[in-house]
Amino acid sequence: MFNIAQEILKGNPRAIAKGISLIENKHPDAQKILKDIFSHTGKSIIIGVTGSPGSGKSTLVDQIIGSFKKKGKNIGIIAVDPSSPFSGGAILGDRIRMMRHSTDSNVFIRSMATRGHLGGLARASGEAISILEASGKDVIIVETVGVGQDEVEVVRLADIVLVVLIAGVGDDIQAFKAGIMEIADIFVLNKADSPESDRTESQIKAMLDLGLSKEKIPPVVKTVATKGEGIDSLIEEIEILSYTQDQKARATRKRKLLSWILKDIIAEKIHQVISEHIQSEEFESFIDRIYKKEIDPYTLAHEIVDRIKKDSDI
Ligand SMILES: Nc1nc2c(ncn2[C@@H]2O[C@H](COP(=O)(O)OP(=O)(O)O)[C@@H](O)[C@H]2O)c(=O)[nH]1
Ligand SMILES: [Mg+2]
Repeated sequence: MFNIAQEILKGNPRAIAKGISLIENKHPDAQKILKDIFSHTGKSIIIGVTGSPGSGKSTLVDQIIGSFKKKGKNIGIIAVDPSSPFSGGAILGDRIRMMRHSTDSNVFIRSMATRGHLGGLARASGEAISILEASGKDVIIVETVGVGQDEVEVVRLADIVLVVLIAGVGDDIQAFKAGIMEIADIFVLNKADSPESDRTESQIKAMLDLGLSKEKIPPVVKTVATKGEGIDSLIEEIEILSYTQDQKARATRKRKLLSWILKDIIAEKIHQVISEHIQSEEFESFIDRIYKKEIDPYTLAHEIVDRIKKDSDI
């Protein structure tokens, strides 16, 4: 039989795709696969690329793929898109833009959509990253729109975060608000073919000097993604960072995320236990009792938890 975990470890793209689908669908098999591959994770460089829609992230990612490919690297890409009714086109656009690489066996590209509760996307993306790591990708790029909290969390999964801005910072106030600026390791000022880009560059640098960011002021790299200009400098900055990055800071970032993923898994398990113990009919009878004011929800919740604890040895 086709063993998905084993095939993922061999780098089989079909198995990688299958594994990520199981994660997206919260299929019970996903957990077993993740368990089996866990010891093979943690070796790749993860690059997060975020910024407003239309800032050129996908075009840039396409260029970054090209550069790493030339260096003989194996690459995985996850394009995370909020599942707004408008984003269907965006996902398709990303796929088309990066399509020239997608037939390449060293490049795996996958889109993932937002779903569920806050944090759900970060966990699903984190698990998808684990699969790509286990499959032997040297570099994993996660492209995400930097709009909501969920997307910010996703980008925290990365070792190196690129924040893509474009000339006319005004448009990017959103990014400031979402706290994206604080997590940038490198600022990419894309669309540098715009006459406004020099002014924007000075504005960004002035703002960074004002101490909006951490001790080490992140570099600002100007690019014209459509023409591949500035990509070499960008790759250079990425490589410098990946060698010199403060391992402690990196570990802190990862640990925070792991604790959060673990809590999410525990909460899910507890939910599972609860729904195994309380059928929906009984649940409705609880609601009846509260509705009739026979009992308050706090006392009842306490009683339910006590009963589940007794029944299930937890
Ligand atoms: N003039 C110019 N256009 C660009 C540049 N980079 C990307 N674009 C264009 O901007 C549009 C949005 O790019 P896309 O990569 O889809 O942005 P994303 O939404 O951030 O992924 C596309 O039409 C690109 O061709 C650039 O450096 N200069
Ligand atoms: Mg895009």
